[in-house]
Amino acid sequence: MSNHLYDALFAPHAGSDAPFLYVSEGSTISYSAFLSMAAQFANAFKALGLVPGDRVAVHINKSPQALALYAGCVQAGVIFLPLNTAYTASELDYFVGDSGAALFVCDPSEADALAEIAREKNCALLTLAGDGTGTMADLMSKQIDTAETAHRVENDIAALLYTSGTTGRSKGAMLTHKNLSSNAQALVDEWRFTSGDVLLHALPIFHSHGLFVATNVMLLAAGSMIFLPKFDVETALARLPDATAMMGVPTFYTRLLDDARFDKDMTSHMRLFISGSAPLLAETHERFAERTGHRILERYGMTETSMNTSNPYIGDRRAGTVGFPLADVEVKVCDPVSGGELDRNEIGVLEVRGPNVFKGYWNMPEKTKEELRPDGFFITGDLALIDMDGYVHIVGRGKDLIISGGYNIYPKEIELFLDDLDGVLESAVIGAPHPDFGESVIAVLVAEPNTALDVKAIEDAAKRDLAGFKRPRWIEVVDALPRNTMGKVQKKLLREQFSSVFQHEAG
Ligand code: MCA
Ligand code: AMP
Repeated sequence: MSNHLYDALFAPHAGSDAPFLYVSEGSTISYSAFLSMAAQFANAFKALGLVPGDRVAVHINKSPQALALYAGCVQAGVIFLPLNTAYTASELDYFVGDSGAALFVCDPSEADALAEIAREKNCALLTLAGDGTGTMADLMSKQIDTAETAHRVENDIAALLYTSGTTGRSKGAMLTHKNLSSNAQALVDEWRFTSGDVLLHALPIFHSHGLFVATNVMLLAAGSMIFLPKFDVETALARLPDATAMMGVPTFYTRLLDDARFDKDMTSHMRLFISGSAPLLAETHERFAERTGHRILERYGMTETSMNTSNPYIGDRRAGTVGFPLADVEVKVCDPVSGGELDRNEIGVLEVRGPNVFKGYWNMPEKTKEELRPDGFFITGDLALIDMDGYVHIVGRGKDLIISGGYNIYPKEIELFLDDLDGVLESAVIGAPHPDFGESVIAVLVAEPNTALDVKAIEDAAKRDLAGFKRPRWIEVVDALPRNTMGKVQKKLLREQFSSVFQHEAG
């Protein structure tokens, strides 16, 4: 039976003993061993009664098994829904409920805490630990290692990735088989990945960057990956000699540059360094080039679209730009009010169209209509210009968004949370430059009349309910928020006022 994504990424490796994953303990997982694990997971889903189109939510640590679970989902035709490992129980409650997941796979350490959510949502709960053990592992180990591949066509949904929104409610982006296969193909072609490549993979696999950009590209190219549980400088430096390419968020590169051992000698064998998910400062790009002789290749994408543009592999990689549209992707800069296309060098909202653009938001037809035009152009919310040479520059954000270490944080979500706390009259959440994370979160609070705010209690509540990367790293209590004549909070003024609070913080 044909299965668009499985046939493109996984089926070609059947019977291949070529290495796919080099894991930290020095062991190697071949393509055929990986495919066997995937098939066992696919059979396990069937044994649980799952059918194509069902959602499988996962909140598990990065491991080869976790990646094989993704492959098993594609093979079984069920929809993979990865969730940031930093999410707390109250955040997970929403995703499991909204997606109507039939199965929730979590780390064994949190099974008790999540049992109630699973029960309420009528969803099976199984576990998978980073070391490959757990009830899901037990079930899959009882399955045979070949599986029937579910029939799936281009327009079927392969994955549901939640992205936060300006309203504070996360939206599930429906990514189809074709979205993912076409983007992987465009990137393999653009970045010249081959079976000789070894990618240093230190990104999380619950987001588009580590899962689709990195993994799907390597699968399609038949390359291999040094598969690290997370990014840390020491391990990255130790494993770099065996790699040919690396992908990362800007924080990876600034942390490497902060280590004097990271130099020309250490990187001379490397073919390519790629950056994305957040703006790479031109200064970082130049510092990297001076130190190593490599020009980092910066690209630009979104959860809803996977990758849209990339600096050229051959040619001028320009600092502070995100390059040209990928093959089959159209981009235009539009007037935010009229929607009319603007001329070169004019700043407006970037819109993109192509086989990479998602199908819409899960169960949110109105939201989908607001952001996806009838002619197929997706309104990114990023402010951009296209220069006379055709390079796209992301110059700002039309949406109120903070990007910290490559993770997106929508201030509205944090404000809704803070406003609900005892003693808080209102709040404004802003981002300020941070030397390690690029940006970090500040909460400006106003207390209810005659109330003294207990900042420690606020920090504790944030610790309990918000993922760590979303927690305000600076809390300021003020008498009133600055407002314009229309009553709108002037975040620009707050950003100016608090612009240097993190300047002495390090990674
Ligand atoms: C961890 N912490 C953070 C972040 N990560 N705080 C702010 N921003 C972050 N990004 C906090 C934790 O809550 C904890 O706080 C403390 O830092 C230490 O946690 P740890 O996990 O040890 O941190 P780390 O290992 O230093 O992680 C930093 C990191 C990581 C390596 C930059 O965040 C990372 O791997 N980021 C990659 C994100 C990514 O893949 N984004 C792609 C999105 P406490 O001590 O208070 O508990 S996809 C996307 O954007 C699109 C599609 C695209 O274009 O790619
Ligand atoms: P996400 O919601 O995680 O998909 O994040 C997508 C957002 O990250 C985009 O809309 C941009 O604002 C930002 N982004 C991704 N790559 C880049 C880049 N190279 N430069 C600037 N912003 C980027």
